[in-house]
Amino acid sequence: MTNQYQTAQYRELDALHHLHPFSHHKSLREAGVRVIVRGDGPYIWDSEGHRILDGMAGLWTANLGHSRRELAEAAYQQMLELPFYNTFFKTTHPPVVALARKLAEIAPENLNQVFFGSSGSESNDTAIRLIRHYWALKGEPKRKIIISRKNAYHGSTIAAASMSGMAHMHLHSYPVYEGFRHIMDPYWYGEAKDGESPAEFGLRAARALEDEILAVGPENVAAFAGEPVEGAGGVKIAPETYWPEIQRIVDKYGILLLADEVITGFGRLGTWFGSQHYGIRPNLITFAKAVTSGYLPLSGVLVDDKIVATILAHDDDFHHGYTFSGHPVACAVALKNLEIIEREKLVPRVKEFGAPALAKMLAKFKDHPLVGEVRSVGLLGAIELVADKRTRRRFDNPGRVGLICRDHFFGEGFIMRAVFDTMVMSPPLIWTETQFDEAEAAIKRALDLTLENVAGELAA
Ligand code: PXG
Repeated sequence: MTNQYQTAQYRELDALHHLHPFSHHKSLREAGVRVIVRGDGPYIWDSEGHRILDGMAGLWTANLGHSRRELAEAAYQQMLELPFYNTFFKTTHPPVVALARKLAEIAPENLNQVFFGSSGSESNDTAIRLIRHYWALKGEPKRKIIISRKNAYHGSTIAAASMSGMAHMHLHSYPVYEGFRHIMDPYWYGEAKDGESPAEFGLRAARALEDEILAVGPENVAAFAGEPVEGAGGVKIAPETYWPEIQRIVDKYGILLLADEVITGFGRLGTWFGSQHYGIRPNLITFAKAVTSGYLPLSGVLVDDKIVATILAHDDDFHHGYTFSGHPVACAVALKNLEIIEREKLVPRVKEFGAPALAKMLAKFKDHPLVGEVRSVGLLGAIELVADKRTRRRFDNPGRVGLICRDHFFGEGFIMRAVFDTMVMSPPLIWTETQFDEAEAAIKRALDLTLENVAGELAA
């Protein structure tokens, strides 16, 4: 590939004109950005020619890996046929119909209708509005409160950020929207009491939902929202007891369950949706990212038949929609993406090969002096770095050691993301033994180099 500019020029122009998402802009400009110019399968390349193994699938997204020709061709053909038309005024088009049908086929059986958007944040905004609209139509307009969890990430629009449980985001958009409450997240390693087993802790964390429902009054609660596995919050995997108890509580109080599957959708846990892995019955599933493997932006909400029936039973509009709801090219790419995932049997492959391979690889690091816990489910994994393995004491200034480690990963030609001092990964579904071996070697070297940097801070 020929570059119009050299790396240094890209960096300079980027610093002059480009405001990056979720960044410390001052230090970003001082350090300079990495310029990524190409991707192929499990690898990406930077402008200086380094090949990098992409342990994050872009950003929890490129489930098929990079630069699949068939996806590009699907986009090209659709652009020639019908590049854009809206779905607002009594119109539809073939790709959106076919995709909605396909999604209904792979989703849990009560979810048969889809409302489309372009980002996960948008889909969560849509879900929030649908949930409140539903209860208003049912004659229970007081049911407005949506309970979610601390450290949840549901997006960056103000509504999705309000539903998210990230305190630093709430500070930026203060005051955040009313009507959201946040309970503890099911993070056994960080939150369990001395001697509390994962099973006991899972029940306690789930019962925080019942406590909150009772505290705010069950008649005011509309829904519970959660990611089947908390992703950006640090790949926090709930103990086995958690989701069944959440489902029991949701059923007991008759509130809606929103599963945010923006990360867990489309095979990541070895099922089409994470809800199917955990055996929960959501009334709404929000999805984005891997529905197209990230080749084009597309998102949506899968909606329970009972919600749709309520909407249909009333003489009322749902005043909501996006120009790009059901964009034809994005839908055509999504259809092709799902077709390839199915053809290559990648969803069962995660269960049979990817998940055990990841768990086995991570387990090799659990005795490393820096590592407090390794955990994984499906193709989501985490390595938690601590200053004291025995007491689980964290390093001072959370995030500092995570960044040191992330830089060493980069140096080793491997990408993992740092969530404070937890290193997380979400590889594409296509990894073979070769990529797991490469990742293992890179992690080993990067952890050892990080250890050299922080050895003086470790507990004796
Ligand atoms: N829900 C979940 C569970 C997500 O992970 C969103 C909603 C919002 O999606 P959009 O498409 O609006 O970004 C996400 C997005 C990170 C990181 O640093 C994670 C996300 C986005 C950006 C960065 O891990 N997840």
